[in-house]
Amino acid sequence: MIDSAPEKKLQEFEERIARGEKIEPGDWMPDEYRRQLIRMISQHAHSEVVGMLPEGAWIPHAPNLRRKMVLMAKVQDEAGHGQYLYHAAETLGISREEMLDALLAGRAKYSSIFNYPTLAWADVAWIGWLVDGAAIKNQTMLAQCSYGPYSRAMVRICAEETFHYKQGKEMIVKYMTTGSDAQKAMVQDGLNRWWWPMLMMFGPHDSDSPNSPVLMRWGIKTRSNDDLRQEFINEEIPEVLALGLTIPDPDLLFDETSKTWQIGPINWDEFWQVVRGNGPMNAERLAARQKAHDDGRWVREAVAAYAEKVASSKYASGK
Ligand code: FAQ
Repeated sequence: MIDSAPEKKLQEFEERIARGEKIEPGDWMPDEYRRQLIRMISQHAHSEVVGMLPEGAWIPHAPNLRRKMVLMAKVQDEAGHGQYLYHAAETLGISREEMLDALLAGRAKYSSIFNYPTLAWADVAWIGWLVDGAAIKNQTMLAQCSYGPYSRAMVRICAEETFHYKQGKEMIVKYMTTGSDAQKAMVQDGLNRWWWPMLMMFGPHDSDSPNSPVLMRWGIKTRSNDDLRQEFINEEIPEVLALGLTIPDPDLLFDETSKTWQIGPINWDEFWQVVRGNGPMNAERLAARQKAHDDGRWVREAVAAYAEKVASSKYASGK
């Protein structure tokens, strides 16, 4: 629903977007533009932070020192992405506390993909290749979005995600070209479990995506969920098949006329179950975030007390 902003301001706002100008925090914007951005950026920030958990669980079990260092760097990057994104959302007038309260109370969403378990080491590699790959596809679009702070955060995040994608793909290629039969089987098993949830990351079909029309009208999204999913499928399927892997989709076919890969139906019942909090790992993920929040309380209190002390001593000395 578009708010009742004065027509002239709305017209100027839309003209700025049409000219490709960025909207900045102090600028006039419709309430609905602000609300949509807070919704999307905060969900995105939560996804980065919750997204540390599935891979973070494997840091103590990495097969060698190099893999451990790479994985630690990747997981730390995701924490950094969460920081950029929480900051970007704060420029719209919501506080970090409000966003975290919404996450911990189960009111805020985060990406469905992080509610699936990482059962084997190869899952870490698939997250790098396919999950980061899907995230990059979506975020490259968001780097063009009309809101300046979000768009700029995306530029930096995409550069880091590209490294994540490459390290995941490098692992899969290595296991499939020089690995043992057991390693190849581990990789195929991971693909079987991550393929469909990864395709769900792009969101519901365009016909079932209530937010898309207004997001596209105001240049927050510039491409649709299905459009991005299809481009991703077309790019990645040949690479996966070239390694001798099987995509777990009996209906998969290459359409010679459109030169695109056609997939079978996505299980949207499963998607909505996960989004509503009933996925395999939803409860565990939120419990882990709650514990981290509780364990970090003393740090937040210490920082607040120090800031107060500095402010009062400046006041006392008249500086
Ligand atoms: N999971 O109307 P639409 C990453 C919800 S970052 C959960 O189509 P929209 C990095 C949606 O919120 C991954 N919920 O929604 C990493 C809406 O509900 P609401 C996260 C979903 O916003 C890698 C309802 O369904 N990326 O992976 C999902 O137009 C590795 C209707 O849907 C972002 O957040 C879903 N998959 O399009 C980290 C990017 N899909 O809010 C660690 C920014 C939809 O009205 C390791 N977000 N829903 O109650 C976006 O681009 C969009 O929000 C979409 C959804 C494309 C996700």
